[in-house]
Amino acid sequence: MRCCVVGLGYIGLPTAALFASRGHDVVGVDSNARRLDFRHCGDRCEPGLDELVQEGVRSGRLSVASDVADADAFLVCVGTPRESGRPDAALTEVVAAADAVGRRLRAGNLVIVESTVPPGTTDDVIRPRLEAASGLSCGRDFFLAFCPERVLPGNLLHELVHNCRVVGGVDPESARRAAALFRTVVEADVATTDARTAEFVKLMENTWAAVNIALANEFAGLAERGGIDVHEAITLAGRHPRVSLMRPGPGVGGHCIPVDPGFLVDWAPDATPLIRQALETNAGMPRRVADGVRQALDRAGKPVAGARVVLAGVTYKGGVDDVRGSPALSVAAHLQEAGVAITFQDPLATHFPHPVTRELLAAAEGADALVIVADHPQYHALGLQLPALRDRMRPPPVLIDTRGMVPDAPGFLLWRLGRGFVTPRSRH
Ligand code: SAJ
Repeated sequence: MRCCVVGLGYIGLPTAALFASRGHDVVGVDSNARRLDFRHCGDRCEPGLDELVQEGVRSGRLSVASDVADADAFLVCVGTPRESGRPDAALTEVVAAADAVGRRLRAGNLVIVESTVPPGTTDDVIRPRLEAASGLSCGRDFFLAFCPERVLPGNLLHELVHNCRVVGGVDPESARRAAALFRTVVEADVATTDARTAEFVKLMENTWAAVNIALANEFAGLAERGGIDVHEAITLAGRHPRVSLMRPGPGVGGHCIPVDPGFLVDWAPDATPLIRQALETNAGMPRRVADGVRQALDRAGKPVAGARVVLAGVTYKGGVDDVRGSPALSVAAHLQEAGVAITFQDPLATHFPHPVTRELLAAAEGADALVIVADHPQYHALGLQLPALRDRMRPPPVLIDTRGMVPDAPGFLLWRLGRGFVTPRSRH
């Protein structure tokens, strides 16, 4: 099938490459010229993506264009960056994409929307725009479905193929056609429903994560008060056959989990108190980390103003290079207000707005405190590096662990989120 993927971002590019690898003729479209140059896709640290894209180009099945091209199926994968208080602003790119696709629509075409949108958008906003721009009638002349992505950055290509998909048609024939297309690339169940339900399902998934991370963050505060290790407690609670808790952390970053629940809050402000509270709790985590750093510096007898603190891991989570919504930026802002000098360290980060030191040992030279923010796999062996870090840091060295990665740090003053100060006496 000839497919046109509109938006070559985190979802659009892998989707385009995957469809090409399964024998479809794919043209990728983006208004950002840099994204049309596939030499830059190696910048995105997504395992296997660069290879899949290059293979698509070599096979002649993957190409790019700056404008929407004729196709049998159009997949809209543009961003919907939500801004609080401006619910409509998020749809600017989706609406522009719908207009551009509408101008190319021919009888028999299929349009699939993958961008995350508030419930009702496909039916009430996208469908009328496609009809107006094309002069065609949805359900009779062309078909329209909302099919959310649910892939995890860092494991994206595997999940694109192996995750179950939800396909929501504006009518049953649209759902049937969209599901048939996905079945050519997905090796998992493809469930069909209506578009409104599929839009709601997508938002429920990320809202479930946001609320459960907020609960874990609240448990972390309680554990600190009680001198309990929250990570040990979470692991033990997880041995209940029906309990599966999320983990606390320095803040919820990325472009999905802190953002998508806000679509539900905007949609029904009077009916979402729990979701609002969860977003607030998560947004308060960088301040809690900064407070932990200040307390630890105090306890070490080091003045906060003028202290040098290394924030290790500036991406929004471990194992990715993406810095969007990075908790490290907010932690830094709180500490800088108190006069702290920050060094950012990260082995993977790209496009961070401040200089980043790659090597942990180099960043630690002369530092008063080291804060583990993102849980990069490179920090899993931190225990082995502790003596070398201690030698480089200004005594007494302070270590702040926001991810439960360092159970014990001899020679350091250790503060853990969800535990508090760890003294040799307090360990089992
Ligand atoms: N985090 C915690 N505690 C946890 C899990 C995550 O603090 O127990 C933090 C992470 O450190 C990170 C943020 O939450 O800052 C989000 O990370 P993530 O790995 O949970 O999720 P994303 O944003 O990379 O991808 C999510 C996924 N959604 C769910 O797991 C419900 C993914 O499947 C979606 O496709 C993606 O959002 C999306 O695009 O919507």
